[in-house]
Amino acid sequence: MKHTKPTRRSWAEPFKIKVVEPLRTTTRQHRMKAIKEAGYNTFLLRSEDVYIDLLTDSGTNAMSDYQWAGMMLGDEAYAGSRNFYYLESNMRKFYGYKYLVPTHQGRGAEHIISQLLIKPGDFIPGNMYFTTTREHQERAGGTFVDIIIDEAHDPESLHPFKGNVDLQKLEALIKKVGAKKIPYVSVAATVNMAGGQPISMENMRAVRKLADKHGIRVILDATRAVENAYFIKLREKGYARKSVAAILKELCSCTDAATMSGKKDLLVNIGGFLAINDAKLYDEARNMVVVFEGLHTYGGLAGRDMEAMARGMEEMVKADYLRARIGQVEYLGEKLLDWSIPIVKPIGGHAVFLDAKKILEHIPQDRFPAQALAAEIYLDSGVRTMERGIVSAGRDSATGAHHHPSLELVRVTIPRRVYTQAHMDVTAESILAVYENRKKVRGLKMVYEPKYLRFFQAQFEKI
Ligand code: P61
Repeated sequence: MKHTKPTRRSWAEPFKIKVVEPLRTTTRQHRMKAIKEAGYNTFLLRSEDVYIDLLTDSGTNAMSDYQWAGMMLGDEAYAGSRNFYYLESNMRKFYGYKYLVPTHQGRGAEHIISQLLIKPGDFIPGNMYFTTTREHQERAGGTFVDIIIDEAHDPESLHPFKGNVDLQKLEALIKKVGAKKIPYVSVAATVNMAGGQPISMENMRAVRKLADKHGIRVILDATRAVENAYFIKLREKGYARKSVAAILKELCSCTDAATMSGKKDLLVNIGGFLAINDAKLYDEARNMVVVFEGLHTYGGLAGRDMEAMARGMEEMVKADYLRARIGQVEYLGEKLLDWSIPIVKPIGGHAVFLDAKKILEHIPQDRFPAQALAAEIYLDSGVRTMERGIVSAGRDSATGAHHHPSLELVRVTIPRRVYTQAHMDVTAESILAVYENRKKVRGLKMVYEPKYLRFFQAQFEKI
């Protein structure tokens, strides 16, 4: 092997490993049976049949010893748990909103805000759809309208802030339907379905200004806002010297409320919240949470879960953690780019997204190329990834026709603080092996389609 001198200094994980969970390897024959039984849907595999699990970064994080120690301090009172007040004060400190309503996870918060603010016939503009977010908006009678910049739909575009809102698209919608029919602008940071792409502070401020002009609220999906803040520090003029914590707070200050899945940035396995500035809206949310989640001081969570989230907030903004976190995703992405494997560029915050449309160009979108590619990677190595294309996009709620998203992707998602660089090497080599045999991969037909969020439970057969 030739050893070349490094061109830059490397990062290393800012932690050492104290507890390990053994991984299980399987034979190809075993995996063939498992994926067939799972209807070629990686969501339906048993975790014990998976080797390296890159399905999601949601709830799959490794907690620190500081967080585990906090779990022992869970105050499991039905009402007024000490851990709630600590979470509330850390939410105020790191996100800056006035009021906190805990929920069992992100979609619990999405449910409450959608039910409170959306009336049948309303329109909700957003920087690309997210599955659960749009589902709740539609259930409340609203119609989601995509107002992200065109570059976000192009895997090759190198725009540094592909999560940006296209202000002209937003203005055109306001003109067309009127501000009264737009309860809020739904802004995600970073944008999951676009490939983990950030929104810039400049764009966020401009959205705020335009929304203010028309008296429209701005609601943030803060699920991966810390990772967004890190990209702003790296890429946006004037932010290199600011701390990620300060950038995060500035980002949130441009919005009126936030929904949050704690299972990502907050380095925990379960939890979420709704954060609100408006006292009247908070009052309504606090009342509604008792119907669907639990009392307003636990929202479906144990006291210990709230403690772990509160402590996660203190760890998520640390510079060495974020450098290693984003650095690991970049490491995997760059390996694939070196081998000329088509991925979404620039490399995102939480995952590398394979361009299945390009990799399997012989399979038409109606034959589910990304679904087939994810199944093929599992078959090759036991690495589990996720479809993010036509299956995830679902059907138009009005016409019933498939949505045909321009992005047909496989998400190779990196849990936080869980896997090592060697796991990334093994993953990259498996993707390369599948890539080299891509011509042999066949498409799929859907044989079972659930009504809601079909990608979770749909089943397929090989054509
Ligand atoms: C994920 F395949 N994300 O990325 P909850 N907003 C955003 C999310 O990423 C998110 C939620 C709200 C998941 C889990 C998941 O189509 C899927 O805590 C930007 O999961 O309820 C969740 O937060 C919802 C996977 C969700 C999916 C929906 O893996």
